[in-house]
Amino acid sequence: MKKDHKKIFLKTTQEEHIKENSNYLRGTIVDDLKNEITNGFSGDNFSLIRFHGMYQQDDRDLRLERNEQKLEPRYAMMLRCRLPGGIIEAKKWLKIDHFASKNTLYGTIRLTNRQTFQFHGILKKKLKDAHKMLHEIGLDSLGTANDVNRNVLCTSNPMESLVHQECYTWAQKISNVLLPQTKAYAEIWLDQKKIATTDQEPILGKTYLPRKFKTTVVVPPYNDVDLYANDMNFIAIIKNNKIVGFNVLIGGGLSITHGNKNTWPFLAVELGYITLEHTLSVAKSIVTTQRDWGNRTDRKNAKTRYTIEKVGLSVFKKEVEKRANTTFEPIRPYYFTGRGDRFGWTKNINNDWSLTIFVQNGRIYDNDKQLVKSGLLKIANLHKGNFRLTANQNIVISEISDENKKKINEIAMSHGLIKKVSPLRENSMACVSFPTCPLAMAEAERMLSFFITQVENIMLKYGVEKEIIILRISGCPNGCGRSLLAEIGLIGKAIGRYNLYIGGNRIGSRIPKIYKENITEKEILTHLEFLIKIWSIKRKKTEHFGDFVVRKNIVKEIVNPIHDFWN
Ligand code: SRM
Ligand code: SF4
Repeated sequence: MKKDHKKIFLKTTQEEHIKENSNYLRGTIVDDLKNEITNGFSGDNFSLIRFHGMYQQDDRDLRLERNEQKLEPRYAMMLRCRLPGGIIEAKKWLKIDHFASKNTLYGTIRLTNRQTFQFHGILKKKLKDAHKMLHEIGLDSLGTANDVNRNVLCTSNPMESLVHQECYTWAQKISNVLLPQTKAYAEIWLDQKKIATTDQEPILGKTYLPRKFKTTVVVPPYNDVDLYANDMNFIAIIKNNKIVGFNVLIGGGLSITHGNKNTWPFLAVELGYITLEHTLSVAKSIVTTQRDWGNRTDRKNAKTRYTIEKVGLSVFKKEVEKRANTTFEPIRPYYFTGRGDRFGWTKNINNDWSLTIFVQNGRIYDNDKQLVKSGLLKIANLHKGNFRLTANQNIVISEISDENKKKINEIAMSHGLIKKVSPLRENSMACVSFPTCPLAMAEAERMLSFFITQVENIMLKYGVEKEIIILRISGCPNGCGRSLLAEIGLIGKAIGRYNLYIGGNRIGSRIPKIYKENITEKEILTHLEFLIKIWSIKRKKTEHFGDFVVRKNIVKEIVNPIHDFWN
């Protein structure tokens, strides 16, 4: 062990006290719900509702105006559903759509890049209705935020092979086994009676995890879940069309703080291979090791990657082996070919169909070009299969029968859901940012479409418009848009200003390096024009943009992010 970590755990953070004193996440949320004077939650409850899948936000476009009028900020909640693997029966979508239309300030649904959906703008008095609606359709939002294992990702399009189906089942099992056990959620939001037995959290513990924790189950060669950004990853190893075990990778994460060199992005590293029967015990052991060894004195250094750096990978691994009562075998060979979704119609192994629809920014709403919301609603009305949300903020309509294919195609066409867009746009991503995200420093979702159009024009000018470049925007260095795994990544610094990172690779296993700091959109476009021009002229045949800028030494390759990211 590199350092005696026990000595470091002296003064725990405020968040730790909140968890400790919360009576297993209850706090006084019930009292706040009765308080009609404010639309917000008070004290510890502001943080505790996150464990139940909600964030208190206010509309930042209205902040100044309301402040001037001496009004409370326009408080409303964002609610994030739990949907391991991203699969939801189409008929359930009807209720989700209805709730968004009738009970939220914005009337939209937002697909996230972790295979689920969010409602923005639910007033406090409507929150119980939201949870009851979810419960009616067999869903919940427990543990989709704060210091727990978050929504578990699984490679999309599981109907392509039986292996995908198996992986989806594993994603659900892992999600269930790591879920908070407290009955607080059911008591507060579903009015279920308090049971006399005392709560217990055998895996997460009374103070839950030191920080958020993210998990994926992956079917190579598709890395559509961006596994390297996650704390714990299970890569399926397949023999004779069946999963025989998983390669386990741990410690990924992308967020940084501008200028704080004690924070760095990190790619998940290999622990070893396990056979199937050890999956759940290894998952639990990784989580409990991070629970016990993670930093509870500084939330900026509390994620698994910092724990591994502190104690050393081999020590972490030994501890997991001890707790899981197994030994990791050497990693089995695996490789990845890409991260994007496969748009349009595909035929599945059991002869039914899937239609993957591109949803710009994952925002489900109608505008004058596309009627995504009403189109999906019409499809949900007649479709007997599922909707599958992808980790690229898109949607797959799956298990479509031959009989329904024509009807669904007609709806999709007439609502603009099947539209030819550039490969650049298809692979682009932005986080939510303004107006709802309290941490936003610059626009992301609202500027992506226009920005992509400008880059499309540049690519057209230099004859590379048919190429893919993975371009992503995040409104702040938390990096929710996974900009630090993009070939071109923008990270917000201030309104209208961004850091420009370049040099990630296509499969998402290289972190890009800063190229220019704190520049305007106009300046970014000037730099991109220069870079895209020389790439179009000097690239090797089929050389990707990210690989080119690294080979040409335009930016230094990041090999070890801990050292190379800031230097
Ligand atoms: Fe995120 C916080 C939105 C994926 C790193 N993220 C937030 C909050 C909740 C702001 C807040 O704390 O008040 C944002 C809400 C905005 C809004 O109005 O909806 C927010 N994050 C999102 C989503 C919706 C972005 C999207 O456009 O899809 C994604 C929801 C995923 C989900 O369904 O669970 C989302 N966030 C990510 C990712 C990407 C990923 O997980 O693949 C990351 C980077 C990977 C990582 O974790 O390192 C990410 N979000 C963060 C962080 C930095 C965490 C850290 O380790 O320091 C924060 C801030 C925090 O936790 O303190 C954050
Ligand atoms: Fe908000 Fe920052 Fe995440 Fe964007 S990256 S959603 S601005 S926290």
